Amino acid sequence: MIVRTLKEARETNRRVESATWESTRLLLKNDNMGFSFHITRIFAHTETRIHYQNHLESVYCIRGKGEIESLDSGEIHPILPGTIYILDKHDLHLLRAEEELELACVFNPPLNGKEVHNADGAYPLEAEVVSD
Ligand code: 9YT
Repeated sequence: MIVRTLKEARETNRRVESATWESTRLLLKNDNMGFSFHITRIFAHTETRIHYQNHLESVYCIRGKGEIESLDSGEIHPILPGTIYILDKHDLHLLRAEEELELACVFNPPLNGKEVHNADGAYPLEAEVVSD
């Protein structure tokens, strides 16, 4: 069994920060669960272009207010507490936060730990591994 707390993990290199978001990766590839699990905050009044060409992601909104726009279909969906969106087709999208969003995110395959978006809005399959 593995037990961690968000409070403690935020003080370690499990926490990664980018221009429009910060994320604490509570569960990673080297935990051998087949997925990774993160708590992510999307900063208020930001827009992030994301295209996970190498990963599938499910995102559940815990707190905040925003929207997701599919750049494939043009559809826009509100994101509010209780909303989940599931990127089952490597969907190219824009994620907008009107208020800061707190999100629970699951990635398959799991992240290694230090990934940040490349110019395409994707993560590479291999990246620096986080060790405790
Ligand atoms: C929703 C989303 O993908 N935001 C970017 C950060 C990502 N959740 C991560 O790397 O933890």
